[in-house]
Amino acid sequence: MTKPTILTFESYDDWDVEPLEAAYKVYNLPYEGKVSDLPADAITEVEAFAFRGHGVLGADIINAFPKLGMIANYGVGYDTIDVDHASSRGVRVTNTPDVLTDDVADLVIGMIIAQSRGIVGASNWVHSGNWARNGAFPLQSKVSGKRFGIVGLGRIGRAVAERLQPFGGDVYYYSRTKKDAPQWTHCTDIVSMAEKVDVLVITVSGGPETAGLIGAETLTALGPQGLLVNASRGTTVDEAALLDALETGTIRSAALDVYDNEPHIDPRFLTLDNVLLQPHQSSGTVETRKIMGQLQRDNLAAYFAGKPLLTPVN
Ligand code: 8YV
Repeated sequence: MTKPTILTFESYDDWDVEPLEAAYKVYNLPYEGKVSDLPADAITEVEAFAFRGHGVLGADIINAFPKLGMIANYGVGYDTIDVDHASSRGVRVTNTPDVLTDDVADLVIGMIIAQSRGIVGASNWVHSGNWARNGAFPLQSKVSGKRFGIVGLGRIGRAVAERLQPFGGDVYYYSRTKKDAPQWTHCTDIVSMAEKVDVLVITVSGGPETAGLIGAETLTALGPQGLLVNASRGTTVDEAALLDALETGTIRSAALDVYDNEPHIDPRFLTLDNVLLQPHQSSGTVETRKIMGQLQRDNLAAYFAGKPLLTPVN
């Protein structure tokens, strides 16, 4: 039996490449590669995308492949995929929810502690000989007992809130509708929530609805002792306002895993010592990435077998 043809985007680990190549004829579009550079056969044969990364997957790419029927995304967020256009062409879209929730929430907690306690700077203090030369590291900010605000109480926001509970502080959350979460305080206004909290964590999905959700007013409300943590998408924060706030001390610090222009982030970030910078790695553990790859393949297999998709988006 001839294998169906798929197009993979960017690069996959060997543990993904081998099973993909065993089941499919695979073409690859490398990072920042162009569809026009693919062989003509790829254009006519490809029936599904194994999409990966954060590049824009718009109508032009979807339309370029006449047999395309399925986009299996390697990731929970699909803000760069034009799902409406895919739907209009009858192209199914899947993602990888749930399997990465723990990792993202774990990294958020790590970033909160790291940034509040200055762990990276403290390590550098020892490495550089400053401890022996200049004495004790400057005092930092306590985590336990703090007030935490979470923007978006979806799967990841909830997992973050659960992990914060043992710290003994108050947990507030912002979402359009009140969730079944009586242990945490629901807020309908981000600015007034930011006024109440010490740490503001963004976990809301990306896309046009949440673009620029956190702007200058919210950062001013968070205040000069405040910490902003972003593990959602760069688009959810007005990045120019955030840079200004970090440079002028409007907020104390930030911890970021996501940015507007990844991986070519605004160079202003690189000179600031009050921001912890992570390379969009919140789901980046061997264990989780293997499960994400498996779920992506399970969705592809279900599509080609004509069975219900496991984690459909549309
Ligand atoms: C990426 C993510 O998928 O799941 C998401 O939405 O942002 C990440 O897990 C991962 O970086 C692979 O591109």
